[in-house]
Amino acid sequence: MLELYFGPTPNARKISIMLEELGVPYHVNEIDILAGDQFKPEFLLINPNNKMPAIVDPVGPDGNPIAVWETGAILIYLAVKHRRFIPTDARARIECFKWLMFQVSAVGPMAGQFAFFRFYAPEKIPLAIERYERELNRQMRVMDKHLAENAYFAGSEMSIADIAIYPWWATMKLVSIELRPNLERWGELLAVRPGVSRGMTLLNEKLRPEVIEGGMKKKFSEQIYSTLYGDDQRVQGDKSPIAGA
Ligand SMILES: N[C@@H](CCC(=O)N[C@@H](CS)C(=O)NCC(=O)O)C(=O)O
Repeated sequence: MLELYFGPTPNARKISIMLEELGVPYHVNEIDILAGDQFKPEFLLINPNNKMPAIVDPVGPDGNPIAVWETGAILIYLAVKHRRFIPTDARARIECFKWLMFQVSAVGPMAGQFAFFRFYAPEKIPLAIERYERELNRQMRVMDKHLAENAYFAGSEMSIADIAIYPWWATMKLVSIELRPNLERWGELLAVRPGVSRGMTLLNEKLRPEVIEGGMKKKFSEQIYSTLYGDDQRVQGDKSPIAGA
């Protein structure tokens, strides 16, 4: 069975949604990044970049097991393998890749920096918070304009681009980034899908009050901060097979 390495965060939910939408059976291995599970040697063998989500598919392209990490790569891998959520029309396929790359290279990283400076940083730096908030709002405007003329990001059908963007958009709504009407309409199309709903709630019971999705009801302890952003990130990360490479 396909192994999913997962914790309840927007990045990981891209993959739980994809697997649920595909109807592929999978086994969940919880990676609690606040507890440092991403640094366990057995996980670093799967993803030397100490980040989840990751998958191990027992039947890779050559019939042998394959580990895949980076959500963009996982989504493309699964879409190609199952021939779903990736347009067959050449133009629509490029459109799908454009928005998928936009998500993984811009929306995710900028939202991550925004969350860091707004919620987790011990020192509040207004300029940094404003910088990332503005950038996220700019990205929202770009997406909203595109959706004024397209039902989904790659055109008339849902694709891995939508699956990548949805969990981030859903999270951003919680932290009162400007809402946009076309994004709202698109979000509703996805929200009613049972696969999306199951993917968005996987391991919800494990959500910690310290993370945005849970409402940031608790501040990070020094240990958690060190694990995610501080000394532990470097010291533990140095044990990774590719550290210093
Ligand atoms: N670019 C990566 C981002 C993955 C990512 O940032 N994962 C976070 C959780 S959302 C993580 O595992 N962080 C643990 C760490 O950095 O130690 C992807 O798209 O897969």
